[in-house]
Amino acid sequence: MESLLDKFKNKTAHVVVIGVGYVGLPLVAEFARAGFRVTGLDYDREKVRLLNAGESYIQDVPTADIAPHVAARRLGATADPAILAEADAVVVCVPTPLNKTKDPDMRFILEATSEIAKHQHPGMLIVLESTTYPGTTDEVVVPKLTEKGAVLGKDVFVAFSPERVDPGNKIYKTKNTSKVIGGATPECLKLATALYSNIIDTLVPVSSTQAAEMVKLLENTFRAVNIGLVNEVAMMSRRLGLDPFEVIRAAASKPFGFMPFYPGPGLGGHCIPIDPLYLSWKLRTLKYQARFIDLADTINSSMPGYVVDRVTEALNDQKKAVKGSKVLVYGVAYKRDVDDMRESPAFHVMHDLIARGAELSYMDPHVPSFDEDGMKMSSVDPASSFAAWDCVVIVTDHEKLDRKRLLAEAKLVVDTRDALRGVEGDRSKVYGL
Ligand code: SAJ
Repeated sequence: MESLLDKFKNKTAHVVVIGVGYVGLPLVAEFARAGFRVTGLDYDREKVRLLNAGESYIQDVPTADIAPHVAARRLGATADPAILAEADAVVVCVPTPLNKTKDPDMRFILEATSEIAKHQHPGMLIVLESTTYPGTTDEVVVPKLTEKGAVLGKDVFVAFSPERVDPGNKIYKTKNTSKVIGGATPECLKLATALYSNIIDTLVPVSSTQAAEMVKLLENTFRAVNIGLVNEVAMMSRRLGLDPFEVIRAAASKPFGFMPFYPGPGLGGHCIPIDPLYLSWKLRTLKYQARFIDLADTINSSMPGYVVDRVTEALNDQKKAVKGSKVLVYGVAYKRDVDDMRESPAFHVMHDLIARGAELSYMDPHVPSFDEDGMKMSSVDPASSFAAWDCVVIVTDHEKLDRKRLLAEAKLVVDTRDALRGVEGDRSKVYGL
């Protein structure tokens, strides 16, 4: 009988990816391209329908990377967990959000693990990719998969390998982004390495699953803390009468020992605002307070309010109240050139402006409409004249923004992204952070 290792080497393994979102779908495409039989398992029946129709629903995954493999019947999708009984490898790419009290919400990992346990058979590799606190794989996943007698490293193999997807990144995709892997045992690491070596150019083995879990949290905490720093630099610069973007761009000329981050309206996305809080939560259970993480979260979370204060100040300078003013938010996606609004700071900016009585509209060429967070709105036509509003607030500076036209037409601009830097025109109506 072909060993699991041979199945990975010969690409005869059946790989099941649980959670085919912005992380799972690129993996599914890469495993299929490598020649494996791949099944996407997701309870979102619309994703299952689209995948079985050979269509991509993730901006960064071309349909051409999906359709041929579905046509060749090597790639399919289902909402039925029974498929796990046929899996040689299971890759878990489910969300790890926070709950209302900003504590880890582990329900998706728990559900996936119990479904795997329900359909478990000898000779399975399970890899967790979802970002989570150090200890999750060894303390939550492994016990569930060995509670009925399966022997770790003999009948069942478990590893952690964090995803490193940067939505919208045109250079780094799944295959050419190096990937960290930690095994629950040396044999587990060997098998996970054998699987991923078929689709990833560079693998980075570490000594344990906890180390791999911590690597990912360090990567994202590094970003959250540095963004918190530059957001505070923006608040300090305001008081000093300085332009923070000018100062940071000049500091970035240092060829060593500096990495630029830029202030903005707050932290969006399903990772950077959330992942560091998984780490600080874990440390609290060990009676340690992760001060940098908590401070960065406080500062980053205060930025939408800071932006609304800047809008209030700008309108006030024109003897206008926010109440009754027509305000346009340009760019509601959580970052440039993506269509995703998850955790977008634009929600908080718009919510606060409406609360202060502004007549609010938004314009976003990537987000035609949204119905979230108690708000349901549609974008104004991106060709609309910016002169129709008393103030335009640039929250996300998509490449598509016609900067010259905005500066020429708008009565007043609050530019939270330094998007109008270098654009000729009447700069007296432009307010920065
Ligand atoms: N932001 C700033 N200032 C900056 C950089 C970002 O305000 O200098 C804001 C962005 O506008 C956005 C948020 O922070 O709202 C997150 O930005 P991001 O560039 O980190 O974007 P994500 O969350 O889509 O992707 C990140 C990855 N980004 C990069 O490495 C560039 C990476 O950390 C992870 O692969 C990914 O999260 C993840 O899945 O964890």
